Amino acid sequence: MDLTLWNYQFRIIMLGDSTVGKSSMLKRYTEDRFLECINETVGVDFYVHFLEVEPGMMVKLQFWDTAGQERFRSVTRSYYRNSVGGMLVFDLGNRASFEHVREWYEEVCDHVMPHSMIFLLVGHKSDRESDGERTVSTVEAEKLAAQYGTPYVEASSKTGENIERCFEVLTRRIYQGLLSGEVRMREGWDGIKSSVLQAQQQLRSLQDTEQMQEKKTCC
Ligand SMILES: Nc1nc2c(ncn2[C@@H]2O[C@H](COP(=O)(O)OP(=O)(O)OP(=O)(O)O)[C@@H](O)[C@H]2O)c(=O)[nH]1
Ligand SMILES: [Mg+2]
Repeated sequence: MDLTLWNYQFRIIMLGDSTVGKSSMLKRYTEDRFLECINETVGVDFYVHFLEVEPGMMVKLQFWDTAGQERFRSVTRSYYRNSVGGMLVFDLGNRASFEHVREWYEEVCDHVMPHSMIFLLVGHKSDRESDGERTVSTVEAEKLAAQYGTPYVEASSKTGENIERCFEVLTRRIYQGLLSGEVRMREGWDGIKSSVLQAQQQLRSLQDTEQMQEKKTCC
Protein backbone atom coordinates (compact mmCIF):
# COMPACT_ATOMS: atom_id res chain seq x y z
CA MET A 1 0.00 0.00 0.00
CA ASP A 2 1.13 3.55 -0.87
CA LEU A 3 0.66 5.00 2.62
CA THR A 4 3.90 6.95 2.44
CA LEU A 5 2.68 8.92 -0.59
CA TRP A 6 -0.40 10.54 0.90
CA ASN A 7 -1.62 12.07 4.12
CA TYR A 8 -5.35 11.87 3.38
CA GLN A 9 -7.56 10.07 0.94
CA PHE A 10 -10.81 11.71 -0.23
CA ARG A 11 -13.53 9.88 -2.14
CA ILE A 12 -15.31 12.07 -4.68
CA ILE A 13 -18.32 11.10 -6.75
CA MET A 14 -19.25 12.47 -10.19
CA LEU A 15 -22.97 13.23 -10.51
CA GLY A 16 -25.16 14.37 -13.38
CA ASP A 17 -27.16 13.25 -16.42
CA SER A 18 -25.73 10.99 -19.09
CA THR A 19 -23.51 12.77 -21.70
CA VAL A 20 -22.88 15.91 -19.59
CA GLY A 21 -19.20 14.91 -19.69
CA LYS A 22 -18.36 13.44 -16.27
CA SER A 23 -15.96 10.81 -17.65
CA SER A 24 -14.42 13.40 -19.98
CA MET A 25 -13.67 15.68 -17.01
CA LEU A 26 -11.86 12.85 -15.25
CA LYS A 27 -9.95 11.85 -18.39
CA ARG A 28 -8.81 15.43 -18.88
CA TYR A 29 -7.83 15.82 -15.22
CA THR A 30 -6.05 12.49 -14.72
CA GLU A 31 -4.60 11.86 -18.23
CA ASP A 32 -4.85 15.27 -19.92
CA ARG A 33 -6.76 13.68 -22.81
CA PHE A 34 -10.03 14.39 -24.57
CA LEU A 35 -12.00 11.88 -26.68
CA GLU A 36 -14.74 12.97 -29.10
CA CYS A 37 -15.97 9.37 -29.03
CA ILE A 38 -16.03 8.04 -25.50
CA ASN A 39 -18.02 5.07 -24.27
CA GLU A 40 -20.91 5.72 -21.92
CA THR A 41 -20.09 4.62 -18.39
CA VAL A 42 -21.56 1.29 -17.39
CA GLY A 43 -22.29 1.27 -13.66
CA VAL A 44 -19.29 2.94 -12.01
CA ASP A 45 -15.67 3.55 -13.08
CA PHE A 46 -12.75 4.40 -10.88
CA TYR A 47 -9.96 7.01 -11.23
CA VAL A 48 -7.12 8.17 -8.96
CA HIS A 49 -5.14 11.41 -8.78
CA PHE A 50 -2.86 13.08 -6.22
CA LEU A 51 -3.04 16.72 -5.19
CA GLU A 52 -0.84 18.64 -2.77
CA VAL A 53 -3.30 20.90 -0.93
CA GLU A 54 -0.54 22.71 0.94
CA PRO A 55 3.23 22.15 1.10
CA GLY A 56 3.84 18.64 2.41
CA MET A 57 0.12 17.76 2.58
CA MET A 58 -0.63 15.22 -0.14
CA VAL A 59 -4.20 14.09 -0.80
CA LYS A 60 -5.05 10.96 -2.75
CA LEU A 61 -8.26 11.56 -4.67
CA GLN A 62 -10.36 8.51 -5.45
CA PHE A 63 -13.05 9.25 -7.99
CA TRP A 64 -16.22 7.28 -8.55
CA ASP A 65 -17.31 8.03 -12.11
CA THR A 66 -20.99 7.11 -12.12
CA ALA A 67 -23.21 6.37 -15.11
CA GLY A 68 -25.78 9.09 -15.66
CA GLN A 69 -28.28 6.72 -17.20
CA GLU A 70 -31.32 5.95 -15.08
CA ARG A 71 -31.00 2.15 -15.56
CA PHE A 72 -27.75 2.18 -13.51
CA ARG A 73 -29.16 4.28 -10.69
CA SER A 74 -29.47 1.44 -8.15
CA VAL A 75 -25.73 0.70 -8.60
CA THR A 76 -24.60 4.33 -8.42
CA ARG A 77 -26.76 5.04 -5.36
CA SER A 78 -24.73 2.56 -3.34
CA TYR A 79 -21.64 4.80 -3.78
CA TYR A 80 -23.17 7.99 -2.34
CA ARG A 81 -22.74 7.11 1.30
CA ASN A 82 -18.98 6.55 1.18
CA SER A 83 -18.17 9.76 -0.69
CA VAL A 84 -17.16 13.01 0.97
CA GLY A 85 -17.37 15.19 -2.15
CA GLY A 86 -19.79 15.42 -5.06
CA MET A 87 -19.15 17.06 -8.44
CA LEU A 88 -22.59 18.10 -9.71
CA VAL A 89 -22.19 18.42 -13.48
CA PHE A 90 -24.56 19.76 -16.14
CA ASP A 91 -24.08 20.60 -19.82
CA LEU A 92 -24.37 24.34 -20.55
CA GLY A 93 -25.95 23.44 -23.90
CA ASN A 94 -28.50 21.01 -22.42
CA ARG A 95 -31.17 22.79 -20.39
CA ALA A 96 -32.72 19.54 -19.10
CA SER A 97 -29.41 18.48 -17.55
CA PHE A 98 -29.40 21.77 -15.57
CA GLU A 99 -32.99 21.24 -14.43
CA HIS A 100 -32.09 17.73 -13.24
CA VAL A 101 -29.29 19.02 -10.98
CA ARG A 102 -31.89 19.58 -8.26
CA GLU A 103 -32.95 15.91 -8.43
CA TRP A 104 -29.34 14.71 -8.21
CA TYR A 105 -28.67 16.99 -5.27
CA GLU A 106 -31.79 16.00 -3.36
CA GLU A 107 -31.31 12.29 -4.01
CA VAL A 108 -27.73 12.37 -2.70
CA CYS A 109 -28.65 14.46 0.35
CA ASP A 110 -31.46 12.02 1.23
CA HIS A 111 -29.06 9.09 1.00
CA VAL A 112 -26.25 10.52 3.12
CA MET A 113 -28.49 11.91 5.89
CA PRO A 114 -27.84 12.67 8.77
CA HIS A 115 -24.41 13.50 7.31
CA SER A 116 -23.72 15.82 4.40
CA MET A 117 -21.58 15.93 1.28
CA ILE A 118 -19.45 18.82 0.01
CA PHE A 119 -20.50 19.79 -3.53
CA LEU A 120 -19.24 21.80 -6.46
CA LEU A 121 -21.58 22.82 -9.31
CA VAL A 122 -20.02 22.64 -12.79
CA GLY A 123 -21.44 24.12 -16.00
CA HIS A 124 -19.60 21.94 -18.50
CA LYS A 125 -18.75 22.17 -22.24
CA SER A 126 -18.15 25.93 -22.04
CA ASP A 127 -16.29 25.65 -25.40
CA ARG A 128 -19.67 25.31 -27.14
CA GLU A 129 -20.57 28.87 -26.22
CA SER A 130 -18.90 30.13 -29.38
CA ASP A 131 -21.36 28.00 -31.40
CA GLY A 132 -24.24 29.81 -29.68
CA GLU A 133 -25.25 26.62 -27.89
CA ARG A 134 -25.58 28.02 -24.38
CA THR A 135 -28.99 27.38 -22.81
CA VAL A 136 -28.16 28.21 -19.17
CA SER A 137 -26.87 31.62 -18.14
CA THR A 138 -24.05 32.10 -15.64
CA VAL A 139 -26.39 34.14 -13.43
CA GLU A 140 -29.01 31.39 -13.06
CA ALA A 141 -26.39 28.71 -12.43
CA GLU A 142 -24.76 30.92 -9.79
CA LYS A 143 -28.17 31.41 -8.19
CA LEU A 144 -28.67 27.64 -7.91
CA ALA A 145 -25.15 27.17 -6.53
CA ALA A 146 -25.82 29.88 -3.93
CA GLN A 147 -28.97 28.02 -2.81
CA TYR A 148 -26.81 24.96 -2.12
CA GLY A 149 -23.97 27.00 -0.63
CA THR A 150 -21.50 25.66 -3.22
CA PRO A 151 -19.15 27.43 -5.60
CA TYR A 152 -19.91 27.39 -9.35
CA VAL A 153 -17.33 26.89 -12.12
CA GLU A 154 -17.75 26.79 -15.93
CA ALA A 155 -15.32 24.42 -17.62
CA SER A 156 -14.51 22.49 -20.78
CA SER A 157 -12.84 19.11 -21.05
CA LYS A 158 -12.38 19.72 -24.76
CA THR A 159 -10.15 22.78 -24.31
CA GLY A 160 -9.11 21.93 -20.74
CA GLU A 161 -10.36 25.32 -19.51
CA ASN A 162 -10.93 25.33 -15.72
CA ILE A 163 -10.85 21.54 -15.37
CA GLU A 164 -8.00 21.54 -12.85
CA ARG A 165 -9.72 24.39 -11.07
CA CYS A 166 -12.91 22.34 -10.59
CA PHE A 167 -11.05 19.51 -8.87
CA GLU A 168 -8.83 21.82 -6.86
CA VAL A 169 -11.71 23.96 -5.57
CA LEU A 170 -13.66 20.87 -4.45
CA THR A 171 -10.61 19.20 -2.86
CA ARG A 172 -9.63 22.37 -0.98
CA ARG A 173 -13.20 22.81 0.28
CA ILE A 174 -13.13 19.26 1.67
CA TYR A 175 -9.71 19.86 3.23
CA GLN A 176 -10.91 23.10 4.82
CA GLY A 177 -13.99 21.26 6.09
CA LEU A 178 -11.74 18.68 7.69
CA LEU A 179 -9.61 21.35 9.37
CA SER A 180 -12.64 23.29 10.61
CA GLY A 181 -14.46 20.19 11.87
CA GLU A 182 -17.33 20.56 9.36
CA VAL A 183 -16.34 17.10 8.07
CA ARG A 184 -15.16 14.38 10.41
CA MET A 185 -13.71 10.93 9.83
CA ARG A 186 -16.04 8.26 11.17
CA GLU A 187 -15.63 4.62 12.02
CA GLY A 188 -16.85 2.45 9.14
CA TRP A 189 -17.02 5.36 6.67
CA ASP A 190 -14.62 5.54 3.72
CA GLY A 191 -15.23 9.12 2.53
CA ILE A 192 -12.00 10.31 4.16
CA LYS A 193 -9.05 8.25 5.33
CA SER A 194 -5.92 9.35 7.13
CA SER A 195 -2.69 7.49 6.35
CA VAL A 196 -1.60 7.79 9.99
CA LEU A 197 -4.78 6.14 11.28
CA GLN A 198 -4.59 3.55 8.52
CA ALA A 199 -0.99 2.66 9.40
CA GLN A 200 -1.92 2.38 13.08
CA GLN A 201 -4.82 0.04 12.24
CA GLN A 202 -2.58 -2.11 10.04
CA LEU A 203 0.05 -2.29 12.78
CA ARG A 204 -2.59 -3.30 15.33
CA SER A 205 -3.99 -6.08 13.14
CA LEU A 206 -0.44 -7.29 12.44
CA GLN A 207 0.26 -7.41 16.18
CA ASP A 208 -3.03 -9.27 16.79
CA THR A 209 -2.11 -11.86 14.16
CA GLU A 210 1.38 -12.29 15.64
CA GLN A 211 -0.09 -12.71 19.14
CA MET A 212 -2.52 -15.37 17.89
CA GLN A 213 0.28 -17.23 16.15
CA GLU A 214 2.42 -17.09 19.30
CA LYS A 215 -0.48 -18.51 21.34
CA LYS A 216 -0.96 -21.35 18.82
CA THR A 217 2.77 -22.20 18.84
CA CYS A 218 2.80 -22.06 22.63
CA CYS A 219 -0.21 -24.47 22.92
N1 LIG B 1 -17.86 20.10 -26.94
C1 LIG B 1 -17.60 19.36 -25.85
N2 LIG B 1 -17.95 18.05 -25.83
C2 LIG B 1 -17.66 17.33 -24.71
C3 LIG B 1 -17.00 17.90 -23.60
N3 LIG B 1 -16.85 16.93 -22.66
C4 LIG B 1 -17.40 15.83 -23.17
N4 LIG B 1 -17.87 16.05 -24.41
C5 LIG B 1 -18.53 15.05 -25.28
O1 LIG B 1 -19.78 14.70 -24.66
C6 LIG B 1 -20.04 13.31 -24.88
C7 LIG B 1 -20.35 12.60 -23.57
O2 LIG B 1 -19.21 12.65 -22.71
P1 LIG B 1 -19.01 11.63 -21.49
O3 LIG B 1 -17.79 12.08 -20.79
O4 LIG B 1 -19.07 10.23 -21.93
O5 LIG B 1 -20.32 11.93 -20.62
P2 LIG B 1 -20.78 11.23 -19.24
O6 LIG B 1 -21.39 12.29 -18.40
O7 LIG B 1 -19.64 10.49 -18.66
O8 LIG B 1 -21.92 10.22 -19.72
P3 LIG B 1 -22.39 8.84 -18.98
O9 LIG B 1 -21.20 7.98 -18.78
O10 LIG B 1 -23.39 8.20 -19.92
O11 LIG B 1 -23.06 9.25 -17.69
C8 LIG B 1 -18.83 12.75 -25.63
O12 LIG B 1 -19.13 12.70 -27.02
C9 LIG B 1 -17.73 13.75 -25.36
O13 LIG B 1 -16.78 13.82 -26.40
C10 LIG B 1 -16.63 19.29 -23.66
O14 LIG B 1 -16.05 19.88 -22.75
N5 LIG B 1 -16.95 19.96 -24.82
MG1 LIG C 1 -19.32 8.51 -18.20
